[in-house]
Amino acid sequence: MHLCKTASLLPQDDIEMLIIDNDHAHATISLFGGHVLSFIPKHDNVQRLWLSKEAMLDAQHPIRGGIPICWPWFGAHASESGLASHGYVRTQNWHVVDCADEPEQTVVRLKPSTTQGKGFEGETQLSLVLFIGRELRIQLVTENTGNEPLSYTSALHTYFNIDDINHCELTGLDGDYLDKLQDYQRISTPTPYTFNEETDRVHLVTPESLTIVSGNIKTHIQSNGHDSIVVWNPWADKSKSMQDMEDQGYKNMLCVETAVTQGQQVLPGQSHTLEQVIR
Ligand code: TA6
Repeated sequence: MHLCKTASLLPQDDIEMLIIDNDHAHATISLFGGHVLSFIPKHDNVQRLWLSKEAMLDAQHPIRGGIPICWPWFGAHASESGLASHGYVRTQNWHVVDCADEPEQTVVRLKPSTTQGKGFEGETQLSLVLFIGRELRIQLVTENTGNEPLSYTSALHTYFNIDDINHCELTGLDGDYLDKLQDYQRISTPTPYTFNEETDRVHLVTPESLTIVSGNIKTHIQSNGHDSIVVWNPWADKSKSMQDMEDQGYKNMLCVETAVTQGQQVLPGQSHTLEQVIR
């Protein structure tokens, strides 16, 4: 596979990292999981993504941080309890299909080893397209190559880098959310939207743009093709209980996920794109 000028491959532990270094940004993508780990635009050199210092880069476990790809289901499988949380493509190797240098960005397209797996019947092609420049545009494209309609759930499960969760506000969300910590009880979104405890919420709204404000870091998030925004912070106790997260890790991360949680139908011969843009 011929890589473009701004791309290079770097083995790290058991994982091959794709490094993108162009005039506008520096990014690191793990080919294990098709997983963006780092995105730093050069106009301000501010890291937009958080990666756990305890993340397991063993090409077996999901990577804690960056942008995990949850597909073809989000969270627990709807009917089969023994299956992995968040589907099976975040724990398999992906490969670079093509990459191109453009004046304003590098465009990379990746595919997983397989889209087939226990718990999902659909016949699909899955592509991850990354546009890496002053902003990071990430598109997950699900194409139905079979003869039957399919339905899937998914998330671009982004861990955003923040200064301090105790001084952090998320703007742009309103309406109700389903609280996973209270048996999916419907609760109205707080204003201002700040954080002082474990948070695990599915917002069944589709705002096009959101902003995270935390100290000097202001991150803009645009979403398309979603039916939900998921907001997660494990807080102190859960951070301590997680093997792949440092005890204080929760203070510098906030997950704001562009998601399909209600089921997206894709007809034969058609495709659906889930997109997040980070600035
Ligand atoms: O997206 C929020 C969530 O579903 C939480 O419930 C929490 O489990 C988080 O994802 C992390 O999941 P993981 O399987 O990566 O540990």
